Amino acid sequence: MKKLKIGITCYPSVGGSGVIATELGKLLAEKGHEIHFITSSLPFRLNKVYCNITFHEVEVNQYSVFKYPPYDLALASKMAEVAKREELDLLHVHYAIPHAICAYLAKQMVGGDLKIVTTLHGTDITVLGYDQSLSEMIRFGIESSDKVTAVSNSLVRQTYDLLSPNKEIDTVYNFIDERIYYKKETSSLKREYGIQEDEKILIHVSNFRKVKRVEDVIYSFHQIQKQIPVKLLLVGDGPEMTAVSRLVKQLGLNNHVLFLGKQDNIEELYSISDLKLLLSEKESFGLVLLEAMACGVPCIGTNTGGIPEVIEDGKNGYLCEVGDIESISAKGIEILSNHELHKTMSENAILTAKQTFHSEKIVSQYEALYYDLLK
Ligand code: GMT
Repeated sequence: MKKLKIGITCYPSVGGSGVIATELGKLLAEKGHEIHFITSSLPFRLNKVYCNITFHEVEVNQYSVFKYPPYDLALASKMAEVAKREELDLLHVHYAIPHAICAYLAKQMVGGDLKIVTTLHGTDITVLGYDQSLSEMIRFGIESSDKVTAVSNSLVRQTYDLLSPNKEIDTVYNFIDERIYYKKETSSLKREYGIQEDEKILIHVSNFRKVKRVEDVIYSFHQIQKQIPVKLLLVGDGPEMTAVSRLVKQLGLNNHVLFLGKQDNIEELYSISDLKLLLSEKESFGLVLLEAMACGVPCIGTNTGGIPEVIEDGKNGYLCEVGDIESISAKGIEILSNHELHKTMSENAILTAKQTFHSEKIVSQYEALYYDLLK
């Protein structure tokens, strides 16, 4: 098969869609494809040199006439420039707004056969899709793409329900790099954090936005720690952090909750964790669930969006209704107090990551879709 020249655009800072886009680029490069990242800064996961990956920085003109610097136009123009010069076969853009629209503009500028693949990641539909000033634009971006994917069946359904685009949308799930996410020997880390050997560890990782309902994590933890010796690791940062730390104080949990901020090598933290909580109101997939499962951590998640496509209730964790603190804490206590159940769920979690969401399988799906488009 001919190796492809692929332009990838994403939000390069921390966030699931940027992680998936960057990891996809890296794995495609390892398979011999030529990858061109066209982004506002170097994607944060692009942490070493790859001979067939090039980064093209989008620079925005700060001319004083502009009240708002025209990033979207600068991106479209950079996409067109790179596509022409490097003779790209396709642009794969992650997150509909503004990337799908910029890719459409670039395609018009380049002419010829440049193809556009758009991957919908979640809030580009489930939040922005409700914004009257953007919804028609998102639909246009989807319909103007040559191929559209979404990260779960739930997100496909929500996109049709909300925007009714006249376009087929394929599900291509999230994946992780199995060479990074596996259970590591990091028992000294537990000691370094001052956590006793017999204490269990609960973990929550997110961007601390309202949609993640981190306060529900704290309320559930409050109930669980009444029954079981346990510590909570909070990883990440975001707008809800002040409210969350206030609640922790108010419930007298200061000595039980560790605020770790943003962390790079999260697999080490998963490797000392016993249970993960993701209690979001909306979640198109929940990449952090997959990362945890690959490290053998059973998960409790809310029965919403794409989470039920990742957590198999009673197998690799439990599903609970959004905001149902009583049930979440009861399930948490059950998993943490029953060694056999925990062991089985942990093994099943690893299998889920390896079998259903293996990177080789998912990256091959993207590759097949590219070849199909270009044939
Ligand atoms: O909310 C986040 O965690 C960030 C967000 C993003 O746009 O980067 O993540 C979205 O994309 C991830 C990768 O496809 C999904 O795993 C997350 O579930 C999704 N977030 C939401 O739907 C809220």
